[in-house]
Amino acid sequence: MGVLFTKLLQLFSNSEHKVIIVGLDNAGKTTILYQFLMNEVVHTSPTIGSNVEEIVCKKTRFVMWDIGGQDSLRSSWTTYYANCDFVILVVDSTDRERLHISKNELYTMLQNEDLKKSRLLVLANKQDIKGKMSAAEISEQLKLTSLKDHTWQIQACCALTGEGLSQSLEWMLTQTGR
Ligand code: G3D
Ligand code: MG
Repeated sequence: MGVLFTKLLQLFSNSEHKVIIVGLDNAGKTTILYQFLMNEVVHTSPTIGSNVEEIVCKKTRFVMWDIGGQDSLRSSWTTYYANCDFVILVVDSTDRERLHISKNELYTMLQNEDLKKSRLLVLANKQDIKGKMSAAEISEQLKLTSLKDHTWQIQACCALTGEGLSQSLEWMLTQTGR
């Protein structure tokens, strides 16, 4: 198919992208999902379920799955991996003690065949709290620059105010070719 034709198709189709939001418990996943929904630049569809929401932005639909971060639930993350376009890893920027756990989970995840083509967005959340790690610090700790097989981005944010989230959505849109 010609490039132009593909572009035209993209323009008219309401393309859908699957997003999974992962991270340790208390990182801010649920708050972020609902902040995305409240963001005025996006049009939102009615709630689909307790942990999945659809966000429509510039005719691009993002179906976002908020996956529980508790220990007991982490092993079930793999069931959500199929056809996933974006992985959003939410990190509590004040949680220095558990950053290595996030890192381990991240690298285990990215080895999964189903996530081979997924893009990674790391959200360095809770930037409003004094003593937090910066996005650069978290990037360094997570060794993001060593990721060669995945397109990734890190964004500092505060889920309570929504700061940093519109930039995140913009990046995702860019990645989808919009
Ligand atoms: P989870 O879904 O990843 O488990 P939640 O995390 O979204 O439930 O958030 C866990 C707690 O962190 C919540 O506090 C929430 O308000 C808080 N939180 C989330 N994002 C931020 C942030 O950017 N800044 C600050 N200061 N707090 C944040 P509670 O007290 O409701 O448990
Ligand atoms: Mg939650």
